[in-house]
Amino acid sequence: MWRIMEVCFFCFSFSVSAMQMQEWLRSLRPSGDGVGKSEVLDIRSLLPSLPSSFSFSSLSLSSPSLIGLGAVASLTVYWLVTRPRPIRPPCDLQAQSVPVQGDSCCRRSALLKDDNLLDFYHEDTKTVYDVFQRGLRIAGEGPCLGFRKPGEPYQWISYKEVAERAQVLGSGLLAKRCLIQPNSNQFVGIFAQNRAEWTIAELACYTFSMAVVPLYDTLGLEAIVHILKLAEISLVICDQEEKAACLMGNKEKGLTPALSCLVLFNPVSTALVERGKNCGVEVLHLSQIMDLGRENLKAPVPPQPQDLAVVCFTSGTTGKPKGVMITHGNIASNVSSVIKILEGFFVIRQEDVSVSYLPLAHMFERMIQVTMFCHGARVGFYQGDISLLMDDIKTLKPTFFPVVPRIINRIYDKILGSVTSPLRRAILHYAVRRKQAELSSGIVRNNSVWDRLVFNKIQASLGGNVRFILTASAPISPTVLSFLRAALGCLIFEGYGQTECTAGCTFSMPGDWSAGHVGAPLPCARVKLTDIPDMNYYAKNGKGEICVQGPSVFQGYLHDQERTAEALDSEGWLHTGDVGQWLPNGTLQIIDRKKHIFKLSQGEYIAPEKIENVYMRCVPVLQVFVHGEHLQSYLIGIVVPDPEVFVGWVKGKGIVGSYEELCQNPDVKKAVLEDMTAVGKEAGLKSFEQVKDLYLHPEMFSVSNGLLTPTLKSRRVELCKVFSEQIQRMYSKAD
Ligand SMILES: *[C@@H]1O[C@H](CO)[C@@H](O)[C@H](O)[C@H]1NC(C)=O
Ligand SMILES: *[C@@H]1O[C@H](CO)[C@@H](O)[C@H](O)[C@H]1NC(C)=O
Ligand SMILES: CC(=O)N[C@H]1CO[C@H](CO)[C@@H](O)[C@@H]1O
Repeated sequence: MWRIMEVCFFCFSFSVSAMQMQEWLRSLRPSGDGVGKSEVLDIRSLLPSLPSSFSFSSLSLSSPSLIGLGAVASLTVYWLVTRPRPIRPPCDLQAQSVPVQGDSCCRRSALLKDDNLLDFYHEDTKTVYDVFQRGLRIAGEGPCLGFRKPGEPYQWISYKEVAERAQVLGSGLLAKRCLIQPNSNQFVGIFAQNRAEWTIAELACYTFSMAVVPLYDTLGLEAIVHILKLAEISLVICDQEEKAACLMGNKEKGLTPALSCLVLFNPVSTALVERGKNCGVEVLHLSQIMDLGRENLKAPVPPQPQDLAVVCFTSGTTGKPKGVMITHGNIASNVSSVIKILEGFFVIRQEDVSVSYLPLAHMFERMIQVTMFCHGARVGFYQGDISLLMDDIKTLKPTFFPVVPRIINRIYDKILGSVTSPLRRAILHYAVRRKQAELSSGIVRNNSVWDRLVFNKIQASLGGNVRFILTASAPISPTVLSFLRAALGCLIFEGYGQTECTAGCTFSMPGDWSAGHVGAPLPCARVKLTDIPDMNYYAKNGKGEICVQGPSVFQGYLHDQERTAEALDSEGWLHTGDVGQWLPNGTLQIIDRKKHIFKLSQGEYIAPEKIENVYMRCVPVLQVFVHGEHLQSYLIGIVVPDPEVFVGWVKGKGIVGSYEELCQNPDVKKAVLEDMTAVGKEAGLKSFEQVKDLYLHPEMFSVSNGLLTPTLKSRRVELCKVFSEQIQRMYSKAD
């Protein structure tokens, strides 16, 4: 059936125009151009099934053989002239990393000349302040930060103006009496959503060597109090009055004695100002502090590479948040590595635009912005409402699109969900496979016939200008990644890392568009694997805990020697807790997580997160928590069905009902369990790794109900507690 449809479509496209003809010829061409070992085209298997009358009859030629030959010849010439060139990879894709000093467990980027790691790319960009100055030299009066009001076009603030405002704001902060000093022991809190003022405030701090401590809602009140106390923060810059009021509440309770000044981007009510007077907190509007800055303008006091730039608080799955200390040098080395990898094949230009919607409180988004500034490019902020993001994107037309797998999975689901008829679905899949064939010979483009016929709407929904997508922060499914590489026709890179190594430690190599690994070490990092005997991973077999060393590795956790010692060993290796494997071509694959491992009663080790990642691929599953106990012989699961597709999916099985009703229905549970087991089996889960019973829960695990960490990882201990009753019931039933 499939083959027939494929052939039909093939004939159809063949008869349409010379454009398609060109496409067809390309698919016959021996692939490669010296890149990789490609050869993926399934055309040979297709040919025998073509009808013999196929040859050009649809072009209705009078003397078929002769003119047909002429047509082929001229089309071949046309194709030879216009065919796309594959990207020349910067190194041999079969050897993307090389051993350091002959130790094959410890590897570094193949892009480096020797074992010395990359600290910076441009001699004049060793700090974030320098990076912005470089952008300023390139762009000057050119646009830097963009924002928009609902339904309006973007407005832009120029580089020059951003730099001026940052200097004025910084001078204003220094004019306050609340102990603000121009050095990197001085922490300034920023508690706001992404917006232009956020970036200006950050730059204001860097202009005077002060360090930034981002705060964000999902940390929770208790954690925010802990952070303000630990970092002895006296001044916090907020966006809304609510946030300021919440901080003031803590001060009134005597929880954060050092807090003495709040600066707001939004208008300030006199009530709040009065309330502040009673508890010793001065409340100011941004314009007031800017006025103060203009009256007391100071010359910049630029930071040094070894100075702290930001203390990024991350909350683990347990315990108080940890303040990751990141220097200007850490950031510069990360950005430089990206530039180094892309050099000679992808140049960021002044016209490039990135869309800022991932929280600036995390390093990922911050690194993207710094990379843009380094080239005098632009950053446009979303309106602050994720439901308007697509509209913002259509207006902004970004060329850079940073994503996390959550977002990219949504895009993937939307595309598949919008194609309902079997024929259109067949065409889509056929087109994807044709594009994937091109990809594996190194060609990335958005102007093939498939793009015109099939993918143009999808590309237009992202503004139509996207050149570069970077996904990071969580593992992405290889299926989704290679589908979108084909459908979006732009470069999609995957980065792996964590806040502790300034967000990055490995990165896809340009030209390697295969999925299922996280690329090779960045030029700023050495990566080695170390034994985990408990889990039967040994470095000599190319598997083990991923450890990172180099200029992007953080300086430790703020005022927390104990946990610093757990993460950073005496030689400066960061122990990530992730388990990796070296692939033969020098790329790294993440295979497991060191923590969260338990034994079932029959002695098998279980790594629940790995299993959850597999089950996440099931259509009806939005979230899943896999649980097991050492006294029990099998696993069970708590599943939150995906509200957007669940009802429809169940209807396909002949059962109807509301979302809540369906969650209660034992037949539905059985169907979901069967689906999960099938997906698990396909992904190679062993029988004891499959859940044997389920509970369908109609409410999402979220940060606000305490079941997820702010980085959206499951809080396993909490989940056990909340679902203890269901868990017990599932275990008692089977006995
Ligand atoms: C195709 O890619 C080019 C550059 O790579 C970009 O300028 C253009 O806007 C893209 N078109 C679409 C439809 O994405
Ligand atoms: C690198 O190796 C992995 C696993 O063997 C494979 O999937 C991938 O295609 C390889 N990359 C290239 C460019 O050959
Ligand atoms: C070169 C480098 O370090 N790149 C990393 C910088 O940070 C981004 C986002 O945090 C990572 O995804 C990159 O891998």
